[in-house]
Amino acid sequence: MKVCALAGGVGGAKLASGLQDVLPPGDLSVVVNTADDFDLWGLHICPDLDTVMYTLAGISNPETGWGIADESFETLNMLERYGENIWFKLGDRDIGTHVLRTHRMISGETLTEVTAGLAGALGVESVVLPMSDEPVSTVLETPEGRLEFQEYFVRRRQRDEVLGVELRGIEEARPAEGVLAAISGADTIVLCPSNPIVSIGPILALSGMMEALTSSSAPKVAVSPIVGGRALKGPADRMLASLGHEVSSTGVARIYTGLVDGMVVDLTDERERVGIEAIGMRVLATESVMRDAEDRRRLASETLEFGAGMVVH
Ligand code: FO1
Repeated sequence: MKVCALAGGVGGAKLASGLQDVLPPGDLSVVVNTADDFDLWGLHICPDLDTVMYTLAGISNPETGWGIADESFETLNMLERYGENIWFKLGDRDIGTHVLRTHRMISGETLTEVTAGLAGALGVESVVLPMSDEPVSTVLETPEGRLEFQEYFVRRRQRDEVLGVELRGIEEARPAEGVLAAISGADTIVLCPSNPIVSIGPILALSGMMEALTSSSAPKVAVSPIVGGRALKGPADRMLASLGHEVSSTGVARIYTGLVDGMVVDLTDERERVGIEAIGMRVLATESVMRDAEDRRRLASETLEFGAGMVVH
């Protein structure tokens, strides 16, 4: 059964690894947000892509969810000795990924080709796809002015109120070739529990993406990243609020109106069922917090069963 998952960083990567575990090898494609990519010291860094790739390879850092397990930071320490500000924690092994990615892209490979090469070398059995081969960058409007995404997220630790989101380059960017094929060939499409505005939002905003998704007859299921009115990780809750959305699974469902057939919400939010059904979506309420690999597999199986049991009109 072919499954196409749309994902951002840590939450998306966790569900993707559950999906990979319960599906036959090769049946999962993950389309990953690249609008938080940026360049640092001449290296091209793709945080969400790497988070998904490392998680699917089983080498991600279990404490942070991003980066590689058992990392060392000698390169970063050396950069600090030279007087550089080391606000973005690049580990020594992780830097190997960025060096090779940058080199291969300068040599003419697309991001899609580079990612396939890296993921393959790490033994990842799923297809990991950047949403686009063209650059898109998220710029946030805040009371302090416009901030690049990683400036907001890592350097300033998400302390600024987000008043607007600009996706620079989105009009010119097209979905990468493999992305549209993964969507049209999927039996089920899963929107992972990632930030609906800055992780899933950029993927959906690519030209032709909504058409590709809505013209697929596969059931489309979204797993809510909001549990009990709070984001499990990251600033999604505050961002939803400051941008005028309800901070709940219902609020997320409203953003996905006309696209998604079913929402998976946490048992805590069972009472939101009626409101979400009124939007025209089916609801599965289950334990949605993924604490370990077993949780990821169970949520993945339940999400796929939920999709399979859905009648798409
Ligand atoms: N997130 C942090 O909060 N602090 C970091 O220093 C940091 C470094 C980092 C290095 C490589 C990588 O692939 C991801 C990294 N992240 C870090 C995570 C990342 O910036 C965010 O989780 C995403 O951009 C949001 O999805």
